[in-house]
Amino acid sequence: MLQDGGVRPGQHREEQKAAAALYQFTVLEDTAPGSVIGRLRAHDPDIGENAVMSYSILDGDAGDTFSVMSDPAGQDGILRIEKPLDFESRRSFTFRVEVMNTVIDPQYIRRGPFKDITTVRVTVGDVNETPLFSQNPYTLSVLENQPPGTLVGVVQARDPDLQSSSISYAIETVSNPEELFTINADDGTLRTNVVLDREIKKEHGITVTARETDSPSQVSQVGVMIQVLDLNDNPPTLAEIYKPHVCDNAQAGQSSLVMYKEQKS
Ligand SMILES: [Ca+2]
Ligand SMILES: [Ca+2]
Ligand SMILES: [Ca+2]
Ligand SMILES: [Ca+2]
Repeated sequence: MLQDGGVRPGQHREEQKAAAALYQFTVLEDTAPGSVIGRLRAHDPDIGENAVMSYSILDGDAGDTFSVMSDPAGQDGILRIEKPLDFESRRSFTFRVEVMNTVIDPQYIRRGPFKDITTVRVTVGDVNETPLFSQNPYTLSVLENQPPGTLVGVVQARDPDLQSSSISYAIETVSNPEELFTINADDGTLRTNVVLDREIKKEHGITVTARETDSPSQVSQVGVMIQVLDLNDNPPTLAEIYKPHVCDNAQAGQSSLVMYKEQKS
């Protein structure tokens, strides 16, 4: 049966169950999936396969978010997070966990049920999270040959916390050394700062930061790829056909171009 660590052997079954009626854990919302958040202590006085336990979460929605596996080194159930948590969308989970013996001897079936159920409550703790961009990365485009100040696009980030801070945007200077682009710090609007020529460079990668104005240490970055779209601004020219000037006295293995230059000098 499930019991907590403080229950002494020999205590009455009902007391043991009551002692284990509720397990409570608190875990921060940014805890990585796969992390162990606690243990459920089961006790079975039998040994070997007669004491082997299997745990299952009985409530489906929590069953997606958490898992309980029996500890191969003992009888405990190890409670893990399986999916990211989010304090802003759900602050606690309450679910039932069933533990049962995997091997049941039909001779003793009337002593059962060979299982027990406890309730687990997981409280999700808040973390101050960095801004979240609406896309990551962004791909934007702008026509070549447009005057400085032409709109390229808008990036947007929000503080996912309840006490949501406003955001200030900037372009990382190292990613924009020639200051080809500007950003509006308040609304994330990107504009050109020069006339772009697709035939010189057809793609520009810059890094934009979003900073919480209430707590400036909360910063996120995003990559923005800006494609320069083509205009037909170059007339066609036929490739010139190269006619080698061959000298009468050219020797085998000598370049005719070299010979031509030598004759001119
Ligand atoms: Ca969150
Ligand atoms: Ca938060
Ligand atoms: Ca925040
Ligand atoms: Ca062009």
